[in-house]
Amino acid sequence: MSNYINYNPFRLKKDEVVKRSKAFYDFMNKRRSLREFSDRPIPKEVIENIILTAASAPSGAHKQPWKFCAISDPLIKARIRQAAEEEEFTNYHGRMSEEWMKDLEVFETNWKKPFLEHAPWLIVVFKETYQLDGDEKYKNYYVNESVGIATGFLLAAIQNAGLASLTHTPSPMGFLQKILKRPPNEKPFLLIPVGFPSDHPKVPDLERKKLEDVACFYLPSE
Ligand code: IYR
Repeated sequence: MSNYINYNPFRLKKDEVVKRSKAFYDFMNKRRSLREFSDRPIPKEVIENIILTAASAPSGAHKQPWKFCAISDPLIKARIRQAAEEEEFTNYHGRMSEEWMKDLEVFETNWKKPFLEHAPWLIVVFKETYQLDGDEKYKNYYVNESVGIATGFLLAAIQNAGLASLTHTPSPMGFLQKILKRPPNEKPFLLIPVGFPSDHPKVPDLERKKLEDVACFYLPSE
C-alpha cells in the first residue's frame, strides 16, 4: 500500500520558464553579504515567514535536522557579540593561517563585530546531529547537506523580502550553544545577522566566476 498522495505541481508555459529563470538569476545575483545594517525594526512575522521558507527545504529521510533561533533581544545580542569577538580576536591574532589572513584582506574584516548588535535580528542556524526524544537518540542523515540547503533557502527568502544578511562563522561557535541553552544534539551551523541595509553600505569589489568556469554541459551530439 502506497503512502503517496496526489500533488499539484506549479506549472508554467515554456516562455514563462525562460523569463522567470532569468529574472530570478538577476534578482539573486544582486545579493551581497553586508556587514552594515540599519537598526530599523523588522516585524517578527517576516522572520517567521523566512524561517518557514528555510524549513520547507528537502532533507535526508525528511528528518528536517535543523533549528533556527531568532534573536531580537538586545541583551542576548550583546552577549553573542562579546563571545564572538573574543573568539575572533584569537582568530585574527594567530589562530588563522597566513594564507587565510591573506585571502581575507579584500574583505577588510577584523575581530570587531558591531553588526551583531546593530542588526535587528540574528538567526542562528543549528544542525541536529541526531534526534533526541527524551533519553532516546535517533539517526539523522546527510545533516550538513540538508542544513546547507535550508540555509540557502533562508538566504534567498531574506533577499526576496528586501533584507540583507551576512553568513557569519565566528569559530569555534560553541558559545552559541551555551548562550542559547541548546540541547546537546544541536550544533551551531551558521550565524546570520538580518536587517535592512544601512543607508550607504559598502561591499568589497568582487567578481563572480563565469558560467563556463562553474558549469560543465554534456549535451547529445548532433
Ligand atoms: N570569521 C572571521 C574570518 C572570516 C573568515 C572567512 I572564510 C570569511 O569569508 C570572512 C571572515 C570573521 O568573520 O571576521
